[in-house]
Amino acid sequence: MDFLIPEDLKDLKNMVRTFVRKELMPLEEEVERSGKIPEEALQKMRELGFFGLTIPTEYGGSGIGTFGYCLAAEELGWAHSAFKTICGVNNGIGSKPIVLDGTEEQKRKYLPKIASGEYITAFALSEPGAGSDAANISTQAVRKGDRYIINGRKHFITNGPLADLVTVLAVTDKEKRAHGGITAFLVEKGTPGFSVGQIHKTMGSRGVYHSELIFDNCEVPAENVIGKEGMGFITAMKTLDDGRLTLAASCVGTAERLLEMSTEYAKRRVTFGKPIAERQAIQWMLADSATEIYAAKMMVYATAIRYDKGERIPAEVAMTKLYATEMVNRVADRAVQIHGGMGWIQELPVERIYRDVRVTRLYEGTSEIQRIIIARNILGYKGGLEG
Ligand code: COS
Repeated sequence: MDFLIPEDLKDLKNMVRTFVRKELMPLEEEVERSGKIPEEALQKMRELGFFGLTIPTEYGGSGIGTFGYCLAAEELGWAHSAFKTICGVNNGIGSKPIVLDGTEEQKRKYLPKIASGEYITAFALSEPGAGSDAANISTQAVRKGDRYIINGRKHFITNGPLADLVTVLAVTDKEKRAHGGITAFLVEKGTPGFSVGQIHKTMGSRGVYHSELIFDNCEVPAENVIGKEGMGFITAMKTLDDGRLTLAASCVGTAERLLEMSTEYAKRRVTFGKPIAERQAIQWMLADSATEIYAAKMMVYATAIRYDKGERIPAEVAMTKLYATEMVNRVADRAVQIHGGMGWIQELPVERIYRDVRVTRLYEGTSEIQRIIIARNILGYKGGLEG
């Protein structure tokens, strides 16, 4: 599929690939053991500009666009998920609200720090009472003069305990909600009334931190509103379109690694006098995985190229996210099956990857939410879950 990639992006993809294999993959066991990305690795990622690949050049990034970042995410997807997550948030949901809809002042103030990796970011939409039904959030922001007072509790927030800067979605008009009643705010670490709640214990993705964020009469100046009051839901949806695509791209990379590992293992492992690679049962599993990876990659490339051209294609983005995340889960399941007991014990990374990919069908919109978006598009329905 190289024919779709311009030369400069091919160079970038190769650079990320080399770095991932040489510098990041050897650290996987350490991340898994310590639950942390080693500081030296983070520093190298900062120096290579990994945190600002998508941020426009005038604000200190490389401005490679969503397709460019998908290529980088595909390569990062080969390594432990902690690496792609820390980079992915700053390049995606942590910076996109400002890049897409922020004021010039916000861009100048925050984007260079996000691009350099000095600031780690987070995107706070989900709440205990509203995850899939994003418009139903109860966090509220009330205007008082030139300030807003935010009250509420978010949860499942990726990078929550680490974040220096958080985009927080809050209701400013209960009647209007998704249609002009939700506003996005920038809240910096250390703002009085803003604190980190419980850190969630998860099935996988060691080294990635998800937590509650608590806003207790947290006051922010009106200049921290992203775009205009009431535009936050649309900012969030546009941000998620980008995030869903780059997540899909990372799933392609992870699946490629699983296929490579499964293929090598199948050639090595002998049963009943022959390598299992010679058995049709194994060949069909490899063939199905390769076919699905090819399909997902085509979807990611085609959709990201269209997205960068400015087309608004949430249904195609949803199809890509749905297919790629379900694909990587099937490929991981086959990888465990091909490896047999070796896929279940912790000696090889297959067991970890099997656990780590499960969340991809949940975050950035569950598979069911993606199907709703696709079905509404087919049927021509607008809004309302009964649609
Ligand atoms: N891009 C731009 N605008 C969008 C959009 C998109 N992708 N999707 C919706 N909008 C706009 C709509 O056009 C509508 O605008 P108007 O007020 O001008 O009519 C507005 O946003 C509300 O949209 P809609 O009526 O479709 O909202 P719903 O409440 O019905 O819900 C879904 C929409 C289900 C798509 C939304 O709730 C969703 O994505 N949920 C999943 C949230 C999620 O991914 N959470 C994961 C955690 S964040 S990492």
